[in-house]
Amino acid sequence: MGKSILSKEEIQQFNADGYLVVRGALNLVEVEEIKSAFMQIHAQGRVDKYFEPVSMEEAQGDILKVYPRVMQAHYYNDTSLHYMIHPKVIGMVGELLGEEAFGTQSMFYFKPPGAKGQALHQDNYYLKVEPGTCIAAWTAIDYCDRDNGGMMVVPKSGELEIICPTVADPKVSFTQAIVHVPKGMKAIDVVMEPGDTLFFNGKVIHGSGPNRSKDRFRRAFICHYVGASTTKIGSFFNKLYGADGAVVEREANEITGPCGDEFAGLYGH
Ligand SMILES: O=C(O)CCC(=O)C(=O)O
Repeated sequence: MGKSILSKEEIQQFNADGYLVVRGALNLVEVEEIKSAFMQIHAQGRVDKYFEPVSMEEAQGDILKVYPRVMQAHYYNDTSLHYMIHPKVIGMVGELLGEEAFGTQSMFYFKPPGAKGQALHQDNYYLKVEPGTCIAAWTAIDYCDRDNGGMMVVPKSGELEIICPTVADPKVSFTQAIVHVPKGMKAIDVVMEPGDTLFFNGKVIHGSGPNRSKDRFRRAFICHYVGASTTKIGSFFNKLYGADGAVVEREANEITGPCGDEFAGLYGH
């Protein structure tokens, strides 16, 4: 076994709270490389199914339609693949999982000023990883706080089961489903600098509010991972990349569990 990247205390904190912020997980040169790769994707335009921006005119005032999130970018962008399986990041996820990690999703959110947020949710409702759950690595590309729609997490919610979502407020969320914070728990803001990475497990309730700032984008590079012992995963995510870039598959999970399928479609997450 190589030298650990995370300390024992960091792993304990992740296990206790369901999340962990690693300050400066990526350096500023790496952050710039990710940012410019995705600004270039935006400048080049539509990638069928994964990135479908519209013109200002078509967006009719919804700026997020001009800057929608980029999905599964590692399928068609080398920088995204490189950073999804970056040895440091996938290595940290492996230490949090306690086993070899595989990358299953890479996304980029531009979240310009005026953009809607993403209502509180639990990722494994969408990824359908069994047994266990997935882990997200959410890396800040811009400084983020509540004002520009930074991330919110509910500490200790990572111990809960999947809670059935209800309909979210379309004025503040671009996704349709919301999980309400259980009694006795509270959502907190996670203020982050460029290069900080927030790790959280697939049961942690998390999301973000609108970007209410005048002029601050809130860009983020977001990847999801599963452990080697995963036997099933939702079919949209069923292409698992090891640290060496080799791809494996698992059984496709079409079972949506007790909550049904109302919100768990391809683009629900
Ligand atoms: O970046 C955001 O605003 C929300 C991202 C998120 O909730 C997710 O990737 O699951």
